[in-house]
Amino acid sequence: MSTDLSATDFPHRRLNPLTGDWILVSPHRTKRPWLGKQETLPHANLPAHDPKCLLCAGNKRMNGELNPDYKGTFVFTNDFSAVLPEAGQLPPDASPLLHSEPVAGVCRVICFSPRHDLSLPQLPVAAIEGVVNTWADQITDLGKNHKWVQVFENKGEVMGCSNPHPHGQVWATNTIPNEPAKEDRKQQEYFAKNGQPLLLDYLATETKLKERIVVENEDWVVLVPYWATWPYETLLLPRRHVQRLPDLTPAERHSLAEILKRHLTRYDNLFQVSFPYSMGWHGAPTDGGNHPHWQLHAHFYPPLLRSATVKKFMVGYEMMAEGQRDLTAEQAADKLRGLSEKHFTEA
Ligand code: H2U
Ligand code: ZN
Repeated sequence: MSTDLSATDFPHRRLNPLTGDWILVSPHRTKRPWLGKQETLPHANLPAHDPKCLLCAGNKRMNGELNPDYKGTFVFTNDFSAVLPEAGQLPPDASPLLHSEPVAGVCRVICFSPRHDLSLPQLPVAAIEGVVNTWADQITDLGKNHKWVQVFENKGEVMGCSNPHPHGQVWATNTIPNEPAKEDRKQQEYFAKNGQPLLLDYLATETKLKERIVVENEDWVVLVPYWATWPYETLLLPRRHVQRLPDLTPAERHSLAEILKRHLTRYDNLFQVSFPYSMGWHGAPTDGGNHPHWQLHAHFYPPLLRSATVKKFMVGYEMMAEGQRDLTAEQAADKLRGLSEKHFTEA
């Protein structure tokens, strides 16, 4: 069964089964002129090592500590952690409408490589595999005494990233945050009803239709989800039922590094710019429970819409009503699929 092509011509809403949210799709609007804000381009020609960078090897961080002369990945406790290992004592709620709860946790920064100038897709596959192993090790380590370990990367100034040195973060908490809590509920509901993980059924549908797949290999698939909200949003997921990143075999970690390189190279090639995004991993909570309804996946939320300098703003209707997009998920997937896997800086 193929999607009704006329759906790309008129406004409609699509349901995100992972969160229960709807997204308004307005494909007839893509031709509207743009007189709004233009973003500045990220700096090209960065040095391999920047003596002023807080994350480069051998340099001093803001808290006065010296970074070691690291060769692969380097993980340190965030000097400005959003959560702290000891939960404070809160006063009792003054009213049921003024409710709070304590939160304890750990925030760490992960430098992907000593190279200040190379983002993930520009690193060799072996170095990306080192990043994958670091992500998995962090989840194993922090998952021992935290319910949720959020691995993420904020890339690019437009996403509020403070430093061009390629890095990600990990925040672990003794609470399950909003987004994974929604996904947990929806996957659980689906599993109870259908006896199958939601995302595995979804993947089977997408691999049959082939309308939204961007890139795939023996273990992994990258697609633009049917319910994508950000213009070039993608979902990366393993073909096999995997609950958490540390459960991946060495071969799956290697093929993950390979698909990340291919996928992120396409992203950079789209507008010939180091492509900004927020990405993050979602897997089963590390609360000691068995969660057969969970399927590991990564979300990529890039803000760019029509060029390296025109960003999609999630404001107005999106803030007050629901997410909205002009370009359809199928158009975005077509565009990404057609791009070269040779990085534009090497061309
Ligand atoms: P971004 O990925 O949002 O740019 O964040 C980088 C993190 O690095 C940020 O959370 C931390 C900041 O607190 N950091 C340090 O811990 N020490 C430093 O010396 C620089 C930045
Ligand atoms: Zn640096």
